[in-house]
Amino acid sequence: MLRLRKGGPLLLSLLLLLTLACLKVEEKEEPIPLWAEDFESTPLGEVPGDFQVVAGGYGSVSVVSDPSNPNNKVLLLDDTSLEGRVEATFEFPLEVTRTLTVEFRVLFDREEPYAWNNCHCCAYTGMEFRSGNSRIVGVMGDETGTRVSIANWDREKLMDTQLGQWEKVKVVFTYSDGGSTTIQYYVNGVLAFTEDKSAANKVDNIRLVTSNTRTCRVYVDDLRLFID
Ligand SMILES: [Ca+2]
Repeated sequence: MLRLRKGGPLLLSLLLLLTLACLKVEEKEEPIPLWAEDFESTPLGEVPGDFQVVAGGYGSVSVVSDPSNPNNKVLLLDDTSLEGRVEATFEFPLEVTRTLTVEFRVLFDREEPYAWNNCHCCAYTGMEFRSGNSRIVGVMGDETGTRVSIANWDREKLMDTQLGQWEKVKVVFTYSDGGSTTIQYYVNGVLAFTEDKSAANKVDNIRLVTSNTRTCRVYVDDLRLFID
């Protein structure tokens, strides 16, 4: 039979208190996003009010059920045309002093081989981080044969991925006083790539965009912005 020695209960209580204290610290460390969109409060078939959509008869942008989880809602960019693209933009006129962090989940899908890629100019599918109308950098799906990678806008591969699988991406912009920007790309929690941009303007809007020469479906969820 297990018997506690003298002082055992006190020790157990102390351990319990310590555990609770640790849990509290962890809770505290979870940062609160300045802006977040999980699409759960938007009716199916609609788009959150803070997104500006351009579809132009080339497809649609709307909130749909997550293809891998019917209890979750996500944003779908459904490009059904070989001659045009669909896009959704949201702006965040926020005062970023030093760091901007953007988190999101993305799932690339397609119905046929080579249904989307970025082989030609303006034939990419991904997320552009912009200052006004100027693209600074982005994250895209990069098709190579039967595989798909997530790449930055200069096509440096960040990570191989599977079609139809959710990937978690985080991009951190750190602005220096001299006007340059360091950009760190994380995929599924791993720092995949770091690049420096000189004299980059600060990102103030994000555009999700599909290829204008291919068809594709891109799902996005859990967009979160952090600044300091
Ligand atoms: Ca969601």
